[in-house]
Amino acid sequence: MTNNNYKSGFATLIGRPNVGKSTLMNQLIGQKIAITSNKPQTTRNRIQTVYSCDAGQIVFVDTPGIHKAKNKLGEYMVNVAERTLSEVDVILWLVEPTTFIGAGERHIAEQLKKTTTPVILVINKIDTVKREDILRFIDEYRKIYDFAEIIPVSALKGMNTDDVIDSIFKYLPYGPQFYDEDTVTDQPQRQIAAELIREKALRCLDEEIPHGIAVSIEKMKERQGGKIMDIEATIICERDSHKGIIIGKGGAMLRKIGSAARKEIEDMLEMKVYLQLWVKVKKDWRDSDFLLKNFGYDK
Ligand code: GDP
Ligand code: K
Ligand code: MG
Repeated sequence: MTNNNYKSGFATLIGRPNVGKSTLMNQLIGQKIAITSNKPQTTRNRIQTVYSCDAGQIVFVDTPGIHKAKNKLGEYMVNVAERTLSEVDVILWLVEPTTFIGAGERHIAEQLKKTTTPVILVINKIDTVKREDILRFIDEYRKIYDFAEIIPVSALKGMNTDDVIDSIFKYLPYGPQFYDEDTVTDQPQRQIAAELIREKALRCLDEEIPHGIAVSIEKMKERQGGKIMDIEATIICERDSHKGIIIGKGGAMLRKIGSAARKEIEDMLEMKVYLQLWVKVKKDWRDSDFLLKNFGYDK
């Protein structure tokens, strides 16, 4: 049901890697859609999620971080992020709770000056700082940009996150309902499953490998009338030495990744999951247009 005051529009989350964009989105939506980890560049695609309430509907677009590109995958991620800024109704810029504003933040502020889209500054992770310091962070950030709003939150603990929703609505136009109320994401289950496997691999593996991995789902099929899901997936890496590490001693690492991923996919699908994982080497996939397309990183 919509009313005359119903608002709808698009919001995007930007900010440096690891600042908590995916955590905030999951918190706002109340469901795990975007994967999170303590490694940068965890998020590669635009992930659309939908927040619905009586007041209206917010469609969130989760962007990869804005940073300098090092290869074709990097270029793709920067393009997606920058194009999004002018297309949305509101920009949420997440930052760390600090008075130190680095080159990365200044770069983002410069990018934002090219658009007229209102920007809400979200100072995240306030659970990690002293309350009385927060005003100082606000003052520092005010110096680099003319923000529409500034909201301190903890995405992880869900502190002040309702204020984020209220503030977004202020800047949305009156409009129609885009999706039905039950929709939380336009991501196919297959893709979320692949992302969950990639998340577990990122969390289990050491520094160098993660940027060079992708996950492809070869098979995802229900049986016994939707009681069981059989999934076959491949972790693609760039080097033979990486393959060895991902598999681990006697297959231990791969089993660890698989069992962690299986549990979360079971939560998502609400059914039993049999997950078979393989590891394959595809050299330089991040620099190949063909392989990028193949993994769904489409321009
Ligand atoms: P993204 O790269 O910006 O999407 O960041 P993620 O959402 O993946 O989060 C990066 C890391 O920061 C994860 O380990 C999160 O658990 C952590 N994190 C996110 N939000 C908060 C917060 O409000 N407080 C604390 N203490 N940690 C957070
Ligand atoms: K991250
Ligand atoms: Mg993310």
